[in-house]
Amino acid sequence: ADLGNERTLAIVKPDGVSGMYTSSVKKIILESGFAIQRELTVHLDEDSVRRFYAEHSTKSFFPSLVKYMTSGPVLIMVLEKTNAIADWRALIGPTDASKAKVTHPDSIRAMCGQDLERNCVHGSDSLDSAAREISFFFY
Ligand code: DGI
Repeated sequence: ADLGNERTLAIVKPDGVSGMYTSSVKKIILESGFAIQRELTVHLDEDSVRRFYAEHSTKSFFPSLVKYMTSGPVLIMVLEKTNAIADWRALIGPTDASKAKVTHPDSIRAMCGQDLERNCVHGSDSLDSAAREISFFFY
């Protein structure tokens, strides 16, 4: 099968892993036509999260984001298919999971996220960030 050649980085964040959502998320991924090319379960340390989210380092919520992302293991995946970046962003829904529950009830963040910070999953937002984020975790 032709799986296409665009790749994106997906993360099931600590609340998603501890809430037992990894199998539901992976089921949605595979049923949506993505191939899971790489996967890694890891408990990120503070330095890794600070570097991964460097663009947010000056924001007031940054310390809280670092604490959340280091609070437990995460599942990191490279997803591949045609239009993977935009299609994965569409599946996860808006950043604020509490709003997603109202406006995008079928989205993954509506299913397993809680609020603007604890939103269960990550998806790269552009070709450049996908390339940076994939190489951040995988050689
Ligand atoms: O690409 P997204 O994850 O949808 O959103 P983003 O790149 O703007 O922000 C990265 C993460 O930082 C997001 O998933 C949750 C957190 N975040 C973003 N904006 C806020 C925030 N956390 C808090 N507490 N407050 C915010 O305003």
